[in-house]
Amino acid sequence: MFFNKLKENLKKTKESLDIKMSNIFSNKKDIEEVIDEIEETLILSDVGFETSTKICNNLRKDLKKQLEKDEKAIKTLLRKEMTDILMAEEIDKVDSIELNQKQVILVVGVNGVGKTTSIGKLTKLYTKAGKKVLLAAADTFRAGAIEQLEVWAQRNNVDIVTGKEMQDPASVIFDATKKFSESGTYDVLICDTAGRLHNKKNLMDELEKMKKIIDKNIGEDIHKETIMVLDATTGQNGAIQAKLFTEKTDVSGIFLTKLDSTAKGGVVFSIVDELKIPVKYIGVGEQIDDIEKFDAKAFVEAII
Ligand SMILES: Nc1nc2c(ncn2[C@@H]2O[C@H](COP(=O)(O)OP(=O)(O)O)[C@@H](O)[C@H]2O)c(=O)[nH]1
Ligand SMILES: [Mg+2]
Repeated sequence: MFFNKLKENLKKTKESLDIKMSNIFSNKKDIEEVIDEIEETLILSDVGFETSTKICNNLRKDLKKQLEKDEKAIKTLLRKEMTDILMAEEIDKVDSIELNQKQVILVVGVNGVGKTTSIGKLTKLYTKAGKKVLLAAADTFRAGAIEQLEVWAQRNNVDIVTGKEMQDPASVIFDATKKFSESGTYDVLICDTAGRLHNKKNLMDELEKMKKIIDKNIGEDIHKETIMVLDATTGQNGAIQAKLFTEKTDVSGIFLTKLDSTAKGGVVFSIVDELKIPVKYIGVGEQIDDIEKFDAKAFVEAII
């Protein structure tokens, strides 16, 4: 059931990858040629050059040790190598949502990637797990951004700290962290942020300031995370954008959005392989329940 839903959501990526793969196998060629074509297919499906090469080099090694070299055997090994890439960056042993500890989550990423929507979805997951969530609307730069988060707060029936439009976003984080620690009744604080990319330096400085305030106002006993939201439809460009954030901020996990509307889902592999950050969640639609905890094995099996 869950698995079929994931397959359906990743249909575009599956079509792009799986059909091309089937074509490779349908024209009988020698094994080297097959692997070369697999490599090419992976690159064309946004897996990225380096990561595709790595997967195929490993595949060659695997095949040397193995007698059967038919389509089924090759595909099984390919799936294993692709899963290994995704599992190389281990997600915390205990899922954040199940974590029996208070936590503060800073959500970062450029404009339009889906930060606010993803916060709405995460709030539902945490609420469903019995946690009391507080939201902070620290994207004060974009008209309507505060109201947008307010709508998600209402949908989830949770409290929210807001400021005025154009107010210093760090002051919203200040108020929210104060409320979180003074009230003592909240389990999770999720902070929305602005993502203006036309001014990289300012954006990074702002994020740094927010992190400092969180560290100052929130005790060490509280679990802290920075989730970077990336838009899968931007493929390799998004992966490059992401580097910018990881250079300056300590990103603990990735929320990859819009996998329902792209054939570029292959980008997951290069993101994990090159950024060395685990993907924690994926977004598969615009609605509140269109979220999945990332499962490397299920993901690979849904696309190939
Ligand atoms: N198809 C699809 N659309 C999404 C997903 N996540 C967000 N969106 C849409 O992307 C657009 C930008 O989202 P928003 O949350 O405002 O992005 P933000 O600027 O980063 O806060 C909105 O139209 C969302 O509905 C997703 O997983 N799938
Ligand atoms: Mg937003």
